[in-house]
Order: sequence, then structure tokens, then C-alpha cells
Amino acid sequence: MLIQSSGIGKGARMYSQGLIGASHEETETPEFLKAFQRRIDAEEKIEPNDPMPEAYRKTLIRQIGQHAHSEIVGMLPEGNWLTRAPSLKRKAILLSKVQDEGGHGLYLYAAAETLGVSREEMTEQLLAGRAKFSSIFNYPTLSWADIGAIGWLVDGAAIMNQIPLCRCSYGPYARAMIRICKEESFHQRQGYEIMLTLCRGTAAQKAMAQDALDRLWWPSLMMFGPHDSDSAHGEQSMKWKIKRFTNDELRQKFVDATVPQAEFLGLTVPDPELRWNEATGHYEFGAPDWDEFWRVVKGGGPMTRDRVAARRKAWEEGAWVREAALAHAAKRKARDAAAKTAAE
Ligand code: BYC
Repeated sequence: MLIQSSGIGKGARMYSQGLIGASHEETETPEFLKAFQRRIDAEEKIEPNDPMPEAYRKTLIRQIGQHAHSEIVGMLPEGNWLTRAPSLKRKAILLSKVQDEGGHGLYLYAAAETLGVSREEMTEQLLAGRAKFSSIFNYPTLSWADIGAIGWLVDGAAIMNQIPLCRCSYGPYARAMIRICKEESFHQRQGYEIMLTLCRGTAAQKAMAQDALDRLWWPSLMMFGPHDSDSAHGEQSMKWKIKRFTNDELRQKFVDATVPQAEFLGLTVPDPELRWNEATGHYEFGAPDWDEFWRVVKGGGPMTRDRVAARRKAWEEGAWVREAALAHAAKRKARDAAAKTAAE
């Protein structure tokens, strides 16, 4: 698999540059850029072998790579509760959810590879702290209620962000998102069901659910990225139809959908500024602590070091599997070549 992945990567890079050996400054004439934008505006899907501006390719590698890392790193906070799930049923459901997240990471790494980057390169960037992963996974999971809150809030925020990504202009990313969104929808429901069970349980269980909401509400709002005025990539990504809504638009949609769910649970959203605005038909809400957001995003989150250390350990301990797969693939290739020669 690894040999093939690297091969796809190199091929895609060659095609996306248009002329082999020419720099993108030479090939990206104003006419080329206009023609590309016309394809985007006409809602055509861009496919791996299509010519594309270098900046479009790089933006996608950054976003899809970070998205893939988030899925994989996101397995860790939930994995932390696999051995302590309160029943066999809860354990089986959580195990299956965590496996789904691993699958999402793999589709996304594969989608990024079509743009000319290998999974090894992306992993090296993550381990060296050069590639980000979602801020939310820099926080710890302190109680079983956090598993409910992650499904409800984190997968809920992910769906809000990812449904529009199913219409992203880049074909492989858009197609990967369709299956991912179906699975995220199940994840959100299982999280909400955990919260509902806790909220209908004892006073101590309800307090545990409220505590999880108190700690995870603001980090969930931060998942949508910085305020639009501080979003470095937002405007261009909207023009290229990679993003269909701005960070603030999606955050508002999330708040509008989630606050009534909190009310149904009988929980209080920890925002004194939260109020329904009859005139706009939307909730008004307070600002997240943006200093905390940037601290976390820049690698200073409470769990950042642990998360990266866990991924480094897994990558190093998996080296023998990658080596064995490569050796097996080389042996099969040599055997097939020998059989072909013998048949000729
Ligand atoms: N965390 O210009 P902006 C899941 C960075 S996994 C960290 O607005 P953009 C799940 C941003 O990268 C779901 N970094 O960026 C898994 C940029 O920095 P660089 C993960 C963030 O890309 C397991 C800078 O801030 N979802 O659901 O236009 C279990 C400026 O931002 C964050 C995705 O990855 C953040 N929250 O918009 C359970 C969705 N926000 O790269 C659940 C795909 C911003 O210039 N990604 N930054 O160094 C996106 O939709 C977009 O990339 C974002 C940001 C909306 C996140």
C-alpha cells in the first residue's frame, strides 16, 4: 500500500504542474487562472489529474492533511475510555466509533495523496509540529460524560462543518466526506443518547453531564476556526468553493441547532450572553477566548504534547508493519515479473 501511495503522489504532482520542469509562475498565466475559476464557478469537480493552481493544491493538502490528523488524533481522547466504559454495550459502541474515526483518517490521507503528498510526509509534519490537528483534541477527557459530550458537541460541530465539504470543489475530498458524514451522524446520536441517559439518571450523573458541557462548550465553538476577520485562508477557500460557508456562519448554525438540544437535556449552556433574538431568528452568543484558541492552535494546548507523543510512539512501533508490507509487495512484484518472463 505504501509503495502505491507514494507512486500516486508523484504522478499527481507531475500532472498538477501542467508542464514538467516548468515552475508554476511560468505556467499559471492570468488566462489559466481565469479558466480554472470558471470551472469552479460552473460547479465542475476538480480531479487529481486536472491542471490546478499551485496555491489551490497547497491549500487542499493543508486542510485535508490537518483534517486527517484530527480524525486520527481524535481517536486518543475517546480511546482513553474504552477500558472504562460503563457497560459491555457502551464499550462495543465506543470501540466501533473509534474505529470509524480511524477509517475517516485513512480516506482523508488517501484523498490528500492524490494531490502529490505522501502519507509519510504528512505524518512527519504532524510529529514535527508543522501540521496542525483540531484544537478540540488538545483537551483531556476527564469523565465518562465527556464521551457523551464529544459525540454530541464535537461530532455535531464536525457534521455542521463537513456537510458543506461534501460539495467541495475537489472531487476526492468531496466524495470522502459523504461517507464520513453518514458515520458522524451516528456518532452524534450516540453521544446525545449518553447525555440523555446521564441527564435522566441520578443528580450526580446529571452534574457530570453539566460539567462536561461546561468544559467542552467553548472548545467546541473554537472548532470552527477563528473569527472571519482573522481567518487567513477563508476568503480564498470560499472563492475556490473548498469552503461553502465562513467559520462564523457555521458557528452560528451550530449554536442555533445545539442550544435547544441542551434545553431538552435540562442543561445550561455556560454562556451568560446567550439569548434568542426573535428579530433575526438566531441565538446571540458570547465570544470564545481567542487567546486560548491561538495558544492551543500554536501547540500550547493542555494535551498537545501527550497527543503528539502517542502518535510518535504508534508510528515508531508500527515501523515493522510498514517494512513487512513493503518487503511483501516487493516479493510479489518480483514473483509476478518472473512469471511474466517465463510465460513469454
Ligand atoms: N484547530 O484561515 P483559517 C472530528 C488554523 S475531526 C486547529 O480560518 P481554514 C472527530 C488553520 O489551520 C474534525 N487549527 O483556516 C474526530 C490556520 O492555520 P494554518 C476536524 C485551526 O483552513 C475524531 C489558521 O488556524 N475537522 O470531527 O480556512 C473523533 C487560520 O484559520 C482551527 C476538520 O478538520 C482549529 N479548530 O479554516 C470525533 C474540518 N481552526 O493551517 C470527531 C476541515 C483554524 O495556516 N477543516 N485553525 O497554519 C476546515 O473546515 C477548515 O480547515 C477550518 C479552518 C474551518 C478548521
